[in-house]
Amino acid sequence: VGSDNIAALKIEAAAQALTSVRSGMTLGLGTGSTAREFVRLLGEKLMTGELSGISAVCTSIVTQTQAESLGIPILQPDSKPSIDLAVDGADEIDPDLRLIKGLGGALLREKIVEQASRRFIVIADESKLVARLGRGRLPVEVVRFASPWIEERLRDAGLDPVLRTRDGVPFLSDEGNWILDIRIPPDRDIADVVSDLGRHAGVVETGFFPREATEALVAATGGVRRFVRPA
Ligand code: A5P
Repeated sequence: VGSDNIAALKIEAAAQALTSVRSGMTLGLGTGSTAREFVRLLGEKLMTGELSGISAVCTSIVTQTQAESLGIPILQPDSKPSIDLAVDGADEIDPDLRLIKGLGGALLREKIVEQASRRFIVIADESKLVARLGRGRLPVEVVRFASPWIEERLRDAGLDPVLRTRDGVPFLSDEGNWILDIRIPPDRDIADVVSDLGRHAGVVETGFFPREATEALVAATGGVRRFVRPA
């Protein structure tokens, strides 16, 4: 599947997710190239009047900027919004609807918003489906002060941490933290690795989303497949 096709598939998945949106809903808006298509299409429906009364909580400053440019009313956490539905992309999706997210660096706010949502639909093209999570790296968000020590320990544990950089300087998350991208060794279970990570003071969150997604819409050339987490 070429990159043009992938771009088209992302739009198909996003369009399919939009059919679950009703007027008056409070939405959680994801981050990344697939979520961006969803927000763009949502803006179109609001423009034509097909949908109205939507408000949204955003998982990143980038998404908030896009949503504001489309006139979507933004809610901040201090108003304690009750979120009906979150829609976001993922980097990897396994057969149990467990995810790796955070290649775009928004994993912390994404997990916060998606855990606060009644329903979370993952939208993706089929290249994101994996038999086993850990094909790529797992992002680990760390407090800057702790990063040097955590990096050393994760290296000793065989997790090959790499400090994420952008334009030659450490990448800063929207919450002001750094990100270490680690490898899950093939002989280790991701859930075990993540539970070990939680023991280090200064690890804030990881991009492993074991139970947040309630369904996934995965676009392939033959159409969009829907996966639902068993209740
Ligand atoms: C952002 O931090 C990520 O979690 C994205 O949701 C994820 O990287 C998927 O992005 P794409 O839709 O661009 O592949």
